[in-house]
Amino acid sequence: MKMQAVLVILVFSGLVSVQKTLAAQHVIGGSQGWEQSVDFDSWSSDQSFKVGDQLVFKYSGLHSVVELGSETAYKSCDLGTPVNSLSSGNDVLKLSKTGTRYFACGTVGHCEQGMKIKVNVASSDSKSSSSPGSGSDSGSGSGSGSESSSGHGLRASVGYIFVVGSLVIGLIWAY
Ligand SMILES: [Cu+2]
Repeated sequence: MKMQAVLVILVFSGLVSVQKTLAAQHVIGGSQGWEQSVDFDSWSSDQSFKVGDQLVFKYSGLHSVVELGSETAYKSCDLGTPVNSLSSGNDVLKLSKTGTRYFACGTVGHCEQGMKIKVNVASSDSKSSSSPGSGSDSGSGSGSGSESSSGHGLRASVGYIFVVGSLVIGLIWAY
């Protein structure tokens, strides 16, 4: 009976690991959030954004989030024709498709001071690392945004292998 319990736990942990590889939540600016003091270029260079992931903007009332429609508007901090505006202070955005998205703070002067971020959304097939907390993937050349090969299937199958492996280990233990 005890072995069966172990087996169940192993299988569930395997399933959880599969889920984790499929979507990630990116808190913009990490622990500091959406604030002027953060170097967003540097922060985002360590991130790998994929379709299905979420962006979370956390900030005080001094700031807001304006989504810009073009690289030109982003570069020149032209907030005149925003695609979207957010101001709740805890805004969650789902990345529903591939491409580049541009965000800036709507407060006068903040964008010019560097409070803006460009997010390159790769297909969820991308094999680069997805979560800010996964140090194990770093150093493998990920994050360039250029990978378009089919890694999603690979990631998922790694998870399934883990599940099957757990089962096998559980069975070995049981007998
Ligand atoms: Cu601001």
